[in-house]
Amino acid sequence: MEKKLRFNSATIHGGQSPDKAYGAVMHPIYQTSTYAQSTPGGHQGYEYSRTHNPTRSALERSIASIENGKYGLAFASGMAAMDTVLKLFNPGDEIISTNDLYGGSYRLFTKIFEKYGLKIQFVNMDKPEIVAQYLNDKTRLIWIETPTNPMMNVVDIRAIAALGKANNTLVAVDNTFSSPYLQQPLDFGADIVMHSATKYLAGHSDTVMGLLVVNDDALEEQLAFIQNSTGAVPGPMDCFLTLRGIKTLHLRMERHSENGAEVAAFLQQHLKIEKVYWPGFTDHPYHDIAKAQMKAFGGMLSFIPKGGDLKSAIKIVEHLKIFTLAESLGGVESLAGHPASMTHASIPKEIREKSGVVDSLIRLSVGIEDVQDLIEDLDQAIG
Ligand code: P1T
Repeated sequence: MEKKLRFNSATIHGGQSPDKAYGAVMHPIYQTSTYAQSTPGGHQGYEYSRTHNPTRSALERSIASIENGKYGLAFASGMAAMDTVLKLFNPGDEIISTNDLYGGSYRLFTKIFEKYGLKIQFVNMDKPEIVAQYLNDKTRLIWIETPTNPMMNVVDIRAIAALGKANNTLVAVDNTFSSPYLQQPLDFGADIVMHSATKYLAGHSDTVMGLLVVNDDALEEQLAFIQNSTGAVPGPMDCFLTLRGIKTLHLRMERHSENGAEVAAFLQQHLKIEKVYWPGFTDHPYHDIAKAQMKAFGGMLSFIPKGGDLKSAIKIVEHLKIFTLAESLGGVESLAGHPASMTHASIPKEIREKSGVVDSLIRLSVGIEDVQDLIEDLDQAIG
């Protein structure tokens, strides 16, 4: 049996081997839609690039390796990966999801899949007992996002996975904010890991990509069937870029986490800041769970300026010079976002405010620049 590589080696070598044709060390970009057959069905494992592509296969092996899973599946975006998971279910089936989650995920649940008869309940997953109250014999999926976007709540994956198992319900974890460097949900009993690989995995804000990882053979077969039937697959160039990004994931995540911690501490002591949401603080309500399931706390955090309203939050994000005001996260460069008007604008105001996404909330994706420059930039923007 092949030796299991440690994480920091698996990012570089996991599921990879030198190219058989010319020994290329980096996996070639197989920019082809189809493959020659010597006789009908006589091919080398690849027949059409919606179904399989060698560059995509290399990425799928890589993500499986670093998520400690058996199978990886790549998609044209994080949303396409989530869409594929939801297509496993039938009208009348029920889903329980975290109530604080990416606005696009909320929109996919409510605006697309409710129309096809799925019943989705958005639940505060603080306490597994609360999730247990919503489980019944129609519940097919529990969808966890942790840490949540943008409130940085933390869900106890192990506890929820145990509930799912006892109820014969699949448990999926959107692992976008953590990346497998910080957290590997399959090890805690989850059935499916999902990524917007657009973020930390690709890591350079240059591609849009989604990934799933599973262990179960039958589940992989079903997901691959939907992937091929509906066709939301990524092109080989994007697979190459994501594969290349993954090779430095461990180094980037270490720096994101170090810088994130320093920026969180700076904001926390700032007289003009009301509240900082970051699970690394010992008084964060889920700090102990975060500590138990995450290796460090990453580069994402949110904050509210003192006495803040919409205008003061907008003023701060407009005055930032090194942080770029933009959607997305997880790239090498620092980004700032205003969830209420950007990433979470698709959630009705009264619903988003219930989970804390108020008009004055600012979200930061702390990059890997010199942290002193980042702190000085925030200081001058806060004023
Ligand atoms: O953008 P896409 O690759 O389709 O991934 C969607 C997605 C899924 N899950 C989480 C937790 C996400 O944060 C995202 C995308 N989020 C942003 C674009 C954002 O700025 O929050």
